[in-house]
Amino acid sequence: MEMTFIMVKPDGVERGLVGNIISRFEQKGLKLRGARLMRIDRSLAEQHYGEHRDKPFFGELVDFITKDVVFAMVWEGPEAVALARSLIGKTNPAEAAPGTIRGDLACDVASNLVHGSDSVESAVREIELFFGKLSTNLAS
Ligand code: DAT
Ligand code: MG
Repeated sequence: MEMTFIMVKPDGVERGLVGNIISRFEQKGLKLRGARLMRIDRSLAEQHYGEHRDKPFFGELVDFITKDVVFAMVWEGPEAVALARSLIGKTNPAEAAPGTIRGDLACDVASNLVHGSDSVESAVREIELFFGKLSTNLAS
């Protein structure tokens, strides 16, 4: 079994799409293992998005993700990382297929509603960043 880190970004919480997004993961058959409504500070945002530090949109990305609360989750299932990425859709909502979260519900790359880990290694890192040690903070 694999776990992945999923986060509804401030635009998704603000638009009241948390339930819609959770439903899609539940309907797919993934299992919810942890969830937190939280405000991200700049330090956590910069660590989470560290791979993008040198990109021109980095400042805007950190401003965006810290502007209001997010809903952070851990989902589990066989190939959970890849399954979740396929449910989320491509980064740019203009390229995301209809039927995906971004394809159905978003229209701007900066406010694309949801984050999903891009590899098993990223998932382990991100889950620890947001939930601490797996064994003590997640449902088994
Ligand atoms: P993803 O969220 O699909 O893993 P990513 O890791 O490449 O995409 O980028 C992280 C986030 O940064 C993305 O969800 C939205 C923002 N972003 C990416 N490319 C951007 C761009 N060209 N302009 C503005 N924001 C961008
Ligand atoms: Mg990414």
